[in-house]
Amino acid sequence: PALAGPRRGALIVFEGIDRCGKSTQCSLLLESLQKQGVPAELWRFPDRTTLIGGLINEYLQKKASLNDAAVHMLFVANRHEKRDEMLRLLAGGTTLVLDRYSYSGVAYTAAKGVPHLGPDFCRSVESGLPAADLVVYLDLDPELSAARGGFGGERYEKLEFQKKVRSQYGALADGRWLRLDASQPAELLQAQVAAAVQRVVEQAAAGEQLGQLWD
Ligand code: FDM
Ligand code: MG
Repeated sequence: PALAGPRRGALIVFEGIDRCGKSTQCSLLLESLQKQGVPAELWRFPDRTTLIGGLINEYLQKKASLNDAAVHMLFVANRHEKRDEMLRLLAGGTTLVLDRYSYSGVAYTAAKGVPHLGPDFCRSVESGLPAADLVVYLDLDPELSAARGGFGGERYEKLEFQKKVRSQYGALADGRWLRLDASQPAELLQAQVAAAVQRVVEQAAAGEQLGQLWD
């Protein structure tokens, strides 16, 4: 048990294919944490506001082309550049809600099927980053997500690719992930998320150590 210092915050990560409802659930969760007086911030990855994030944004909007390894490293660097701030906030008692994180890094790149960019390689370059206390995986059939107002024009927003991403998430998920059927109404999902989050916020505050990727 920690002897001194503030109770640490929890690291909560939302994952899933495009248009599965992550952003909605992230905002609902943030609002409910803040209502309960839990210090919390909502971040998203990629963080498109940094220099590296700007390059990623150009790539995603198809204004720039980069090879698969190069853009993968940019996504990874975009997390590493935020590492110290994440650790500082968590140690100071702020709970962080992340809309995508390293798990997206592995699932999306591995879905490309490039032999030297497989899941093991992808995991290896995440090391040193904090592991999520809870991964909320919003699982949705890509046929349904595509029907939700359609995809935007960003790279990766293609039905066939989304199917591959979903299967990579399936391989990555372990028993600790909270896998939710994302075809449910938002309010039902929200209640299930809130219950799981409350537990991990309490555990973190009680001194449970922050894990490290990849473990
Ligand atoms: N994405 C996101 C990746 O390919 N690798 C990563 O490491 C991360 C964090 O970027 F298609 C992909 C997933 C998605 C795109 O994400 C932008 P948003 O959440 O749709 O903005
Ligand atoms: Mg998107």
